[in-house]
Amino acid sequence: MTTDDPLHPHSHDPNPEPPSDDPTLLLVLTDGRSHPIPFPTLQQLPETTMPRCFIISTGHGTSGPFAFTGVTLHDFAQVYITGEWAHVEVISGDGFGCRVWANEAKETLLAWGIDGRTLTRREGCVRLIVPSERDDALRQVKWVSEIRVRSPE
Ligand SMILES: Nc1nc2c(c(=O)[nH]1)N[C@H]1C(S)=C(S)[C@@H](COP(=O)(O)O)O[C@H]1N2
Ligand SMILES: [Mo]
Repeated sequence: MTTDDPLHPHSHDPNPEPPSDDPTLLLVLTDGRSHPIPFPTLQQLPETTMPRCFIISTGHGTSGPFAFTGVTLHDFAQVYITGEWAHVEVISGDGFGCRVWANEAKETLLAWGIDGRTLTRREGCVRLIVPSERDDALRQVKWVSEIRVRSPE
């Protein structure tokens, strides 16, 4: 099924083409205010490396293991989000996306590095890495462009 809702994306039809060259993230807080986060700023946040990650891609096989480096969603939230939050919507420039719940934040990475070097834009920079995902890379969102914070109902 195809819809225009990035949180219900086309299933398993991986897009190889970056939607733009710009890796800036836009953080949208629960009060509607938004903050652009330039790529160098993201790289200065507390760093975590998750070794032995695989991208199990539909159609073109499994790649990895990779060691992805970036900031965990937990550490990112410590810096940028005040107050309680329930989940974030992680949206890419090509209209893909998923939700990540607060209890997954320590195990979720906003990745800007791979195997000791910077991820290329073509490789998905900035890429969401959810190692627990088992649905053929549906949550391994490339080219994250927006993070929308949602508070508990
Ligand atoms: N932005 C974006 N991220 C995406 C996709 C996409 O189409 N757009 N496809 C997903 C799916 S279904 C797959 S299988 C993988 C493919 O990842 P790869 O290009 O690194 O192999 O990316 C995931 N992340
Ligand atoms: Mo996929």
